[in-house]
Amino acid sequence: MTRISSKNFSRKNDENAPPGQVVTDKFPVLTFGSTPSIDLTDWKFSVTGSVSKRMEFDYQTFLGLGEITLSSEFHCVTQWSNLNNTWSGIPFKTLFNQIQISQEAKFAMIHCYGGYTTNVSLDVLLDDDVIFATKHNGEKLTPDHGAPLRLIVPKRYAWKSAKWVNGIEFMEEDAPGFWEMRGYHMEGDPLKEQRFDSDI
Ligand SMILES: Nc1nc2c(c(=O)[nH]1)N[C@H]1C(S)=C(S)[C@@H](COP(=O)(O)O)O[C@H]1N2
Ligand SMILES: [Mo]
Repeated sequence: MTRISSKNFSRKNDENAPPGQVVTDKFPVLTFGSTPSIDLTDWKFSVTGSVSKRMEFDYQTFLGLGEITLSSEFHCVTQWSNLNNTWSGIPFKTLFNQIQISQEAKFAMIHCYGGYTTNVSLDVLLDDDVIFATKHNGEKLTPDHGAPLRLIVPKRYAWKSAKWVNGIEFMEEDAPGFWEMRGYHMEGDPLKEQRFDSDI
């Protein structure tokens, strides 16, 4: 298994979290609504929107794209950061190499079982540390933490790390997801403290 370590931020002292964040070793569950129940035999992941070819993966095919393990930070907008996380799963780039999007596609809406959505720009998704995770710190994800598959976008606040993902919709223009429609920032970069959209 390939192991890469992502240094998320170029800070002098790794123990320093981004501004306004408090470091914790805990991993609290934060879900709006309830944990969906997902049957792996029915599990589907769809690639839609601004694409030249729509695609659908079942669970075995998705995992067969090739899993890696990496370490990264996790920053919740409610001001806790866990700086030491190990995730195993399929890098976004690995999926990206299997799909055909249109040239105009610059953003994506991530879709989840239960209806949650969040928008992430393509350049952020193409970072080496973005991963569709099946395991956290060596253990299979629990349902509350997004099993069977969740997205991890380490360089964005964790509401962008969508749990129970079931699809990605490519977009030419940015559009708000669930929390972004309710006032959270469209980009959500922790280093810039982009917590809430100042226009709202
Ligand atoms: N589908 C879905 N994904 C989600 C959420 C959610 O409510 N639904 N909450 C987000 C928020 S606000 C945070 S901080 C992280 C928390 O992940 P955890 O519950 O595994 O700690 O998941 C994110 N992903
Ligand atoms: Mo959060």
